[in-house]
Amino acid sequence: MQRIFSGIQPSGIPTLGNYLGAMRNWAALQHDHECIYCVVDLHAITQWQEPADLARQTREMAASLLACGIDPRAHILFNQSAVPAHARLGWIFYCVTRLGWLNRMTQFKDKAGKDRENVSAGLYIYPSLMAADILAYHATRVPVGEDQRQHLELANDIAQKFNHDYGVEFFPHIEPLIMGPAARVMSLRDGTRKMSKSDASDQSRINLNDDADMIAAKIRRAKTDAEPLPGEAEGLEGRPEARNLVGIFAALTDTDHASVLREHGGRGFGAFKESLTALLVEKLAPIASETTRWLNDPGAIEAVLRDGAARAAALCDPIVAEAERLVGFLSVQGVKAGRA
Ligand code: AQP
Repeated sequence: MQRIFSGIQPSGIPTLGNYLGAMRNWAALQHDHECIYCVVDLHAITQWQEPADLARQTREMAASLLACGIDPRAHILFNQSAVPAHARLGWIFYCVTRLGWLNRMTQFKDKAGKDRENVSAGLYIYPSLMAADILAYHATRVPVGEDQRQHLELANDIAQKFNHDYGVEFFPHIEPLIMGPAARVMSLRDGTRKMSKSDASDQSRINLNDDADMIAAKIRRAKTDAEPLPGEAEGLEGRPEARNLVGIFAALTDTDHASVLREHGGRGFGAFKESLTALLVEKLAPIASETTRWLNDPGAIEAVLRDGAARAAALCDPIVAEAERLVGFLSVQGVKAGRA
């Protein structure tokens, strides 16, 4: 069975983008893969997180994942900071990664914007930690949204350079799993920008805990153009907002752009948006209520994460210890805090 690893930042309420690009696929892949899913709190602090909020957001993200169908008994769900091997391998990978590679990362350019000198070093280097997250488990399949493709190419460059520099075939090749017609869900306010949980405008996204009225209002206000929907997928060319809404509809009905347009082509956006709202409410309401059920029992969420972290550490500790041995670190057994 192929081993899967993927992570999500507890940097806010997950969006429809996170759900269609990642979370939903994570749940589906559990049937025929060994899955390790991680709430990546180390990544979250690459951008400012209120300390008073981060622990709660971590619990909330875990609750959302459980509500989306992640099975923590058959698979593993944990938070990244609970397994120190990620940071240990991360450091080795920071030293393998070349600055030129990081300079090409488009997500850094998008997130840093014009304020490049003022963002954290963590934001710049985080793709190397992401490589460590995956390769610490020798995972070979990584289900992500389209925005992460470049980071996975970088992870393969890092693995290859490590293997080359140390003369080994230790880290495997990683395959991205980028699935479905909504692998890149765009902002509801601007069809050229990714929908993001940390976007300043709440109107730009559907949050997984939005109620029916909020979903209806956001979809009603979603930016569109003046033309009716085309009859064929080619007609979406140059119409990013229309493409986005059709892609969301297709993903939620497990179809594709062409079949949505066969049914809805020629309609105006008013009618289409009403159908889309009904579909979103039908699909998201059960997730919101299941999330609330988990959040009413924070102890149960923490028990899941504790158990997941212990099982994750059992898998990755020997792999990371071997990487450290290959690098040449002296391993002094049996160290305890305090004077020996
Ligand atoms: N708009 C999106 N469409 C499809 N997939 C998406 N993902 C994120 N946004 C979209 C996928 O969700 C997974 C978890 O992402 P993340 O939270 O770790 O980081 P991110 O990609 O930076 O997501 P956000 O929502 O934009 O977070 P913030 O605002 O905190 O930076 C990944 O698989 C990602 O591809």
